[in-house]
Amino acid sequence: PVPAPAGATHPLAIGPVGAPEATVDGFVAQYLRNLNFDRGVTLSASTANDRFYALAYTVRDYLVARWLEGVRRYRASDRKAVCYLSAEYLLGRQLDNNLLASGLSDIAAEALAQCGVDIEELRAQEVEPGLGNGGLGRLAACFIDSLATMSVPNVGYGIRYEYGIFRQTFEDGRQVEQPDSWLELGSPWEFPHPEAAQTISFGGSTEKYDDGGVTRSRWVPAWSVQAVPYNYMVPGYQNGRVNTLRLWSSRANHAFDLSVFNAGDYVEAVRAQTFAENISKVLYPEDSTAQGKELRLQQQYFFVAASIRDFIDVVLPEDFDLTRLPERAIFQLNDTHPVIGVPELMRILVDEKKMEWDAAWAVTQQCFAYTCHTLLPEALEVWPIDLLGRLLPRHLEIIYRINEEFLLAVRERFGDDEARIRDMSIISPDGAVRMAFLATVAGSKVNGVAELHSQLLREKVLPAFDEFFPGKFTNVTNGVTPRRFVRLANPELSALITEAIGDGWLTDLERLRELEPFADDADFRTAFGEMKAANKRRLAATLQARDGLTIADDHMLDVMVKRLHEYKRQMLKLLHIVTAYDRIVSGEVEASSVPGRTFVFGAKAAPGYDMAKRIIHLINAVGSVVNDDPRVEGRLKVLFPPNYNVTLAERIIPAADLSEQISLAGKEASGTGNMKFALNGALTVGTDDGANVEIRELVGDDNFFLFGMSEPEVEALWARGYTPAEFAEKDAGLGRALDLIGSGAFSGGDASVFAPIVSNLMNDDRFMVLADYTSYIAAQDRVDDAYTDTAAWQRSAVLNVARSGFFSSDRSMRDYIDRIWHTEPLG
Ligand code: GPU
Repeated sequence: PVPAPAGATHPLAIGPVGAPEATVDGFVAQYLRNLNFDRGVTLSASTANDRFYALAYTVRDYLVARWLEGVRRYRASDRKAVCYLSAEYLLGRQLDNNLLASGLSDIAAEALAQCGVDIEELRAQEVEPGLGNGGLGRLAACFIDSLATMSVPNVGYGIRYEYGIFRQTFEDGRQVEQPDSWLELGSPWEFPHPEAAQTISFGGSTEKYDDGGVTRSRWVPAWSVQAVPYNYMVPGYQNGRVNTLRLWSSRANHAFDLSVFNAGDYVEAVRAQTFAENISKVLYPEDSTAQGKELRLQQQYFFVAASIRDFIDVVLPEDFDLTRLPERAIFQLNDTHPVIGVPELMRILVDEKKMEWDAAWAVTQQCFAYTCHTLLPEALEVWPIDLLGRLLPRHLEIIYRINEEFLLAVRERFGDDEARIRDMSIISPDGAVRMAFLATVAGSKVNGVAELHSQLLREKVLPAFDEFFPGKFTNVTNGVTPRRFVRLANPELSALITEAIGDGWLTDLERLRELEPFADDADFRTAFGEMKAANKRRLAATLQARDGLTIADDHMLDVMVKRLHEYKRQMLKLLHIVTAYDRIVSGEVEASSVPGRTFVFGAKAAPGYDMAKRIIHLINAVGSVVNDDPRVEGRLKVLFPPNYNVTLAERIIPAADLSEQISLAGKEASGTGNMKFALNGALTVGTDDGANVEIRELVGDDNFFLFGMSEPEVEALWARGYTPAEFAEKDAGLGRALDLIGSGAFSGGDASVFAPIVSNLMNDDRFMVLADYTSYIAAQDRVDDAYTDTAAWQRSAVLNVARSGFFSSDRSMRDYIDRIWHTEPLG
């Protein structure tokens, strides 16, 4: 037990007071208490928001005691913690996740029923925190779920954006962005701690000073803001463990305010406050492209500096010997966004703690590890030295010194090979800091996110570093949490699995293998088919209520949901749809000879990405024409519900028959949607890219529709010289599809609207859409054939589930632990 404060005599004052009783009566009592005492309303006078809040608070109440106890036990131990540094966490709704984790789902349902409260209505009240763009942010959310479930000490550190990823609407088929004010009604899951705010400084200059005969450098910053921590509970799955997600919110520095107030300039003081609060105001909506804006660098430094200081000053014991920091912390860099933490830790150790440079560097190198999530050159962050030097002058000096010593070591190994030096310098020839290089030099390990990606990272992006640092590069293939993406999203499938093999799969997903024999069991397959049909009806109801869309329940559901990006090739999907449409209306194909298909898209485009927005417009335009044409009625349908997010993903993925993973080989680092679909029994049509490679190897060629060039074939075609127009000439179907789009068939005869898309494909086509078209259409023809044999399709679908257990984020976490972190669970 923790020591009681001096003077405490009451037994309850000694530790956490403990959770309410886990019974229906206990739940009801706590629920009504929360409604009355926290919301200040009676049940009969409550709003849906009050009732949702009281429910969330009640679930929270059960988790808090375990959380506090876990924090206490961790601090009493000397365990190493994983400090996951991520600019994004795409959490999704929390209510059902926390009910499931705490084992309270049934009790809560019964308790609310006894209160006459509709739990479905309350679920719908929750606004998901969209604090991420896509895969990278969702991956972070899966990882912290797995770490809690595996009892591994972890703090997730990030930014509490006031506005998350924008809310997407369509006007005349064009994307319009609305602010996502997810905090409008408050969030019941957060614990703000304004009293624990940290001061984070910026700007100014550096100076040398005499420290008892030693010349030292220090930073004299010009301005600062406050970083206020907001804690969120991250409960493990029914294991009594609750980890912490700590997100920082910026606030004006009072000292700063006050001086201006005293000068009598009230308006200026308030402006300063706005300026400070800007830092955590909004998530940058760019995905897989670097932004290069000063505010973005402010955000990065803001959260990383607050997080490192938090761990050292608050989490570790006072007077901890920082030469031993690597025994207690590993800072995992989720892509390059937190890499400014490297010079920040060096600054703390050298300038503040007065450690020798070499000793500090040794500590720093052991404390960081770096995950790279891309191969696209435009996604690799660089910061111009003038910008970085203006905002963080001392950090720039430190980066220069790191680079100097690193390049000296390179010279020692390879001689004065100036070309090599230029290629490996952390400072690029045009005067920018290459953050991926800094992360690679500083990190104890560098990992890619799927086998192919890690291989290409080593061989093509950072080969000189691989040569210089043998053993530094490794792979950890991504994973997804089976709790959210199978158990919660697909309760019907979960029940089927548990009935067949027991419930051990939820924390040991490889056990899905035990389902393999059921692929040949006709009754199981029938039940599986009923599960898919039920999920389609559930999706239909959601889309009807949400967007007024209708789906035919006898259709194959063919789904492409992911950020809109040219490399992901939504255009290739569109060319297939236009071809399928054209084949029927031209009479080439009898409508009744192919299975009915509903194509579902979900995709947000970065607001400044013109081509992506034009493609969104085209998807909607093709959808209008196809959906209104009586010649394909009942055969083809295109649905594009706006504002794809985690909540919608949880409805769409379990209903899908076909998963579209069609990026140009060598461009998608991993993909994680691909894993979610396979685990929910969709078959994949995909290229040999990212984790598709591993999915195909595991589920088997017979249960996967492979098409397109392999990465070496892509390289070879570039080397030969790629002329996209030649492909349009060779394939008549492709020529016709492009003509239809380019001639205004989907834009009321106005050819100019989509001509830029067609001309880009014909003349440039960076992502080789035209080169893969013929192979893609052939694969889709195979899909049509396969779908007509229901038993065989369902067999493949069951095998996809049974063989995808590898893609649990629990396994990813085990790999990080074994290969990178070397941490242990807190028993
Ligand atoms: N990814 Br870089 C993002 O979602 N955002 C980014 O800024 C960068 C990468 C994705 C990759 O595109 C995807 O292939 C991968 O599965 C995911 O990160 C998680 O690793």
